[in-house]
Amino acid sequence: MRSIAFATLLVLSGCRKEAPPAAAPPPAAARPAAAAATGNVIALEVTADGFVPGNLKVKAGEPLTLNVTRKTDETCATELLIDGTDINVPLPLFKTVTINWTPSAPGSVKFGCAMDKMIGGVLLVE
Ligand SMILES: [Cu+2]
Repeated sequence: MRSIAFATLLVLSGCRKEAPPAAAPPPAAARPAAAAATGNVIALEVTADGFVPGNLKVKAGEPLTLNVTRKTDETCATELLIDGTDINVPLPLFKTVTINWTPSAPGSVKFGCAMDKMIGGVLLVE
């Protein structure tokens, strides 16, 4: 478990433009699971911690609107992709971008940066 966490840290470091300082907060994957954001309209920020919030609870068959604002130039998360879709939207710095998507079936759908969503989160479709 410890070695897995360490490997994850190394991989996430590779996703950054600069190595994080020793005192950097843990990567998103190592943080305790925060309460998932819920709703049809969800505001998402891209910060040094990644996509915040990282867990989004949405409903299958209901149109979802993500309002995404990138607030850091520190990571490679300069676009947002959603697994299993054509969605690949550039995220200009400090501009809110609206992404519309209707999940069709329940399940977990990863979203995140173009580097295989290494920085990203999960859409929990119910
Ligand atoms: Cu990346």
